[in-house]
Amino acid sequence: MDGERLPGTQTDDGARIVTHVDMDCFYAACERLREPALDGEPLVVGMGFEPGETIGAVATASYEAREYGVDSAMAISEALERLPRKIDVVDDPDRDVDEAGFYRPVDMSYYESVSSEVKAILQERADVVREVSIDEAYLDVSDEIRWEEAEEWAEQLKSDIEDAVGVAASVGVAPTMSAAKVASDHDKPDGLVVVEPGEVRDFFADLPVDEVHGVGPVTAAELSSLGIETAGDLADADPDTLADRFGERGMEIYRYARGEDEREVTPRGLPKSLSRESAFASATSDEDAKRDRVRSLADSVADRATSKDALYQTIGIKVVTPPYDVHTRAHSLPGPVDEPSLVEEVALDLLEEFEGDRVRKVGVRVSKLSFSGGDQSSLDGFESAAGSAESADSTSSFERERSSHETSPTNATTDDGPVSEGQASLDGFEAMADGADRSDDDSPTDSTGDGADDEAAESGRSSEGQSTLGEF
Ligand code: TTP
Ligand code: CA
Repeated sequence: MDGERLPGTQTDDGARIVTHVDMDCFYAACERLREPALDGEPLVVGMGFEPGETIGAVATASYEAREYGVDSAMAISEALERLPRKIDVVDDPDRDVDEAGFYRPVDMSYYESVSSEVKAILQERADVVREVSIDEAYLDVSDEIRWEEAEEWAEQLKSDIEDAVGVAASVGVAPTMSAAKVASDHDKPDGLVVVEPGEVRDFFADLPVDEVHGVGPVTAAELSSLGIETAGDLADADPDTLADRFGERGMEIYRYARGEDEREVTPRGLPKSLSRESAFASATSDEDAKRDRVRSLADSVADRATSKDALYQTIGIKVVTPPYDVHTRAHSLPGPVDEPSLVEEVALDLLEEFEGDRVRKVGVRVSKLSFSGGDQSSLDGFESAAGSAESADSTSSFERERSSHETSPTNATTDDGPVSEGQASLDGFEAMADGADRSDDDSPTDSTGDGADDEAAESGRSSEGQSTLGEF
C-alpha cells in the first residue's frame, strides 16, 4: 500500500481520462457473428485445422475453449489434445462430443471488416483515438466526459458496440494508458472497470505483478525471486534495485505500478464522423433550453472538426424523447465545408421538427468527413483523405439508432447515400454551401475547447453562436 501519498492526491486537475477498449476473444467473436450456432460453444480459431492437419497455432480461443486450457499461440496439436474437434469425435462412441469443440480457420479480411465497424464507433466517441491493433484502442476522453460520468459512458459504449456490431468489448477507464489497459483486462470478458485518479495505487495493490503493463512471464519470475509478487510490491520496491536488475525497463514498470505514466494518447486513424450529445437533467419541452443545448453542441462539434482539419458534408442531430425513443435527422450539403455557423444553423433547423416535444437528450453530428489539408501526419493517418471522404458510416450508433428507432425518417440521410431534401426552411443552404470556400484556409485551432463547450452544454448556458440565429 501507499504510505507516501494521501488518498486523492493523484487527482490533480490535469488528470486525463483514458479509456482502453479491448474486444473479447476477437476472432472467435467474429466467427460467432456470422455463425451464431457457435455461441456458447468451445471455439478455436487458428491455422492448421484441416482434417489430419496438426501443424499450426491457435490464434484465439473462446472463453469456453479456454476452460480446456486452450489459448492463443498454443500449438494446434496440443489444442487438439485438450479439446478435440467435434467432427472427429461425433461418430466415436468412446468419445464425449460434449467435451469437444469447434475449430475455424483464420479469415483476416472478415475480422478486419468487423474491426473497422468497431473503430468507426470509437472514432466517433473521442477526439483522440489510438488504434493499436485489430481489436484494441486507447481513447482520451478527457474532453468528452467527467469522471463522474465515466462508468455510464463506458457502459453505453459497450452496449453501442454490442448492438451495432454484435461483438463484446472489455473497457477500462483510468488516468493513464497503462492503468487503463490493466483495467480493461481485469474483468474480462465483458468487463468494465473504472479506476479514478487517486485509486490507482489501491487498484494495483493486490494484483499479480504480471498484470502490470510491460511485465511478461520472464520478468514476473525474476521479480518473484526478489520477493515481488504483486503490483503493490513492485510499487513499493526499491527503484535502484529495479534499475540495476532491469535497466530502464525496471523504472518503467515501477512507474506503471505506481500509476505513473506520462504517455499521452496520440491519435491514429481518421474519424468517420464527429458527434457530441448531452442529456438534460430531466426531460424538457423548454424550447430555449433545447435550442441552447443544440447550439452549444453544434459549436463544440464544429470546433472539433476545425481542430482536426475535417471538412463535413452532412450535418445531423439526434433527439431522444421519453421513454427512450431515438430520432435522428440529417441534412447533406452539396460539398464538404468547414462552416461552424452552418452546423449550428442546420442543427437548429432540424430541431424545429421536435418543437413542443419533451426531450431527454440531444446530439449534433457532422459526418461524411474529408481531410483535405492541414497536418495529416499529426493524425498519423493510414487512410488517404479521399478514402476517408468515401467512407460510409453506416455502423455509427447514430445511424443504427436511426434505423432501429426512428419514427419518420423523412429527412434522414445515410452518410454515403442520397439525401432527401425538401425542407423549405433549409432553402438557401445550397447557396451558402456553394459559397463556402471548399479549400481549407481556415487555420486549425490548437485546442479543441471541447471541455468548455461541454460544460456550456451541461449547464444549458448558451454560447456565442446566438448571434448567427438572426441570419436564419
Ligand atoms: P487478444 O486481444 O490478445 O486476444 P483475444 O481478443 O482473442 O482475447 P481477449 O478476450 O483475451 O482479449 O488478441 C486479439 C486477436 O489477435 C485474437 O482474437 C487473435 C489474434 N491473436 C493471434 O492471432 N495470435 C496470438 O498469439 C494472439 C495473442 C492474438
Ligand atoms: Ca482482445
